[in-house]
Amino acid sequence: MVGHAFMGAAHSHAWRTAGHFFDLPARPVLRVVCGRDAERAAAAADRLGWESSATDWTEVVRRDDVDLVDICTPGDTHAEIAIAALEAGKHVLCEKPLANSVAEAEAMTAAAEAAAARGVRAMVGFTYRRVPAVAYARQLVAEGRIGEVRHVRAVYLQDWIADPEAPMSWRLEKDKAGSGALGDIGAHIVDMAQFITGDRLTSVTGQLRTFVESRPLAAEHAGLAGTAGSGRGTVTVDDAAMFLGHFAGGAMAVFEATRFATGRKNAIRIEVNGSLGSLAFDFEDMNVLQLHDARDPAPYAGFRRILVTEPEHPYVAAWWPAGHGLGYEHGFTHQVVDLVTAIGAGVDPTPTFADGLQVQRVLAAVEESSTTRQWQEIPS
Ligand code: SOE
Repeated sequence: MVGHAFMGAAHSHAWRTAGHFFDLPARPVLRVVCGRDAERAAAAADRLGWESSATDWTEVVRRDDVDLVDICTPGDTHAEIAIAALEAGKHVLCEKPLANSVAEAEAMTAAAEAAAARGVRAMVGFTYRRVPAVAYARQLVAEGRIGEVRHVRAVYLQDWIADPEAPMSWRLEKDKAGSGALGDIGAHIVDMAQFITGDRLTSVTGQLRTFVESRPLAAEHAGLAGTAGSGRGTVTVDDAAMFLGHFAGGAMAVFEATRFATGRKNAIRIEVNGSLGSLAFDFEDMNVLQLHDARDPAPYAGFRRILVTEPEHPYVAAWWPAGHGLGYEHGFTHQVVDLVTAIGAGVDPTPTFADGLQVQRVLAAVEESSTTRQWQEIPS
């Protein structure tokens, strides 16, 4: 694994846990974690359960005792590491968004497709697909439960930099992160909307806004929080993004991604309205999926609150008795399960790098439209 901050911790937990609850075709061994600073990487290895640590990822991705490389670094390094690892014959799991630009995502997709011909697999980490209620929503749409999809309404709301004195972090620098709320959390709702509907966005128009352009430099970081040090830095990404979209199948979509929704910590809300009913999901109540069946007689029609904690629901049977519920970390564990299962079966895991590239094109089109104020087509 390259990188060992917030995402590195979530991925490590998943690698440690997956084989204890699911039957996997291979047993993950946490061989080596890589970071720029030797002391911090060693401490991370110890804390997160890795056998060893290293500082040079170019050596790590070529090691004979490494079969898979998990990339948990900021976006500016994804392309370089993923392409080197794939060329060295290692399977790759890469955090979202796939890259910082469409050009990088295209190069990564080309490398993944060449590697797939040699039996080497690549997957991008859109982990919220693996929340049981989200996977179940997709299943219900695919079964035709809500009929023809007409509306998708998706928001991702956080507030961790709403305080103008919250310090800088790599997520606020375009060179490192590619974009702000748009790529960091907007990418998730684009993927979720396309995953749940089984459809593809074909055009978008949107706007981006940066509310706070100068912030204290950080002395230290822990997760998303940081303590302010001396000096100030410039925010070079968007704080918030809003956009409209059209789906190939005819549905209309509205998206909002912001880090300024005071009081909202990690609220991901998606509602899908179809000709026969609607589905609604809210990550703040992540074990629940709301389903409305438009065929129910009016006097008792309404949204029914389905607890997605039954053994019949996606992923749930491997965990606790019915009703006991799952959390944020389980999506990452399911991601490892799906990846290792696909590798064992000799098939491409999803979302593929090509799926990640398509999301990247949506992000680029939103960014472009915020300047041109025009609708932008998304090439397929
Ligand atoms: C920060 O906004 C962040 O950590 C994202 O980068 C993750 O993808 C999301 O799961 C939680 O929030």
